[in-house]
Amino acid sequence: MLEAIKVSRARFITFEGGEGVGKSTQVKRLLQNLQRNAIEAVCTREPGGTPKAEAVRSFILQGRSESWGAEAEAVLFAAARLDHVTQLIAPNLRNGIWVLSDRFHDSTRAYQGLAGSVNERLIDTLESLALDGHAPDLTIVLDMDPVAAFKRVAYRAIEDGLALTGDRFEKEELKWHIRLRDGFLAIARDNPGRCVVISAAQHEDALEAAIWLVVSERFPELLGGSQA
Ligand code: T5A
Repeated sequence: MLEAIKVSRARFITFEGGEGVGKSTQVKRLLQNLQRNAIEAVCTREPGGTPKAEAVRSFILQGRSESWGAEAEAVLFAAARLDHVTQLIAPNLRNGIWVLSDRFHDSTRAYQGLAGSVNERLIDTLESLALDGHAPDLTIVLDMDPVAAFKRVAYRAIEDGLALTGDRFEKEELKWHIRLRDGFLAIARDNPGRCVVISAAQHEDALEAAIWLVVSERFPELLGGSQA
């Protein structure tokens, strides 16, 4: 078996998109593909990834911050992100370890900004504060019809024997989720050098292969090519 190696410049890859499009599934599959190619990598998620950020995650997703208003929620997401960046993302990248994150800053822009009511100036300010210069090298935006994605979430709940109660954001109405999808597509259009949109309405294996193609073309050092 190949031993994990550290390439000189570790990459930061984020996965974005609406509810249930398959981000968590594909983050894990990309991790395995990187490890098969002897790349040392870690998976993380937002909100969360560190003990403090996970505490913020529980607080928000249980709906306890809803009455605080959209601006305060955006600040909470940014506070969690700052801890995540300084305690987990930056140290791993410095040590040559690739970082894959299930959601990152684009989720705040899409959920709280474009689908929500928080103005762009506050989103920009929070983003520059929380990122601390650590923008992703690549963002995979998984795109699909929100109704079809919700069927996946419902099916998962049935399989797990859970009631389909939904967290803080899953409870929003359909037109909000359509706005959210448009928001992610707008972010991708505005950041063509960083974002790649891939249809999530395909079998998990086909989606995994499509993502691997994008990642290996973007970072040829993975397959022994020269680094950008
Ligand atoms: N949020 C987050 C904000 O509002 N602002 C922010 O700044 C941030 C960071 C996080 C919530 O917080 C919000 C966004 C969210 O509402 P979460 O639980 O992490 O909450 O929510 P999601 O990220 O949406 O997680 P989900 O687990 O619901 O969706 P995933 O990760 O996209 O989907 P996944 O991989 O878990 O798959 C869902 C189901 O579909 C199946 C899986 O087996 C699973 O059962 N599946 C497929 N089925 C068919 N074909 C495929 N290709 C499939 N891929 C997966």
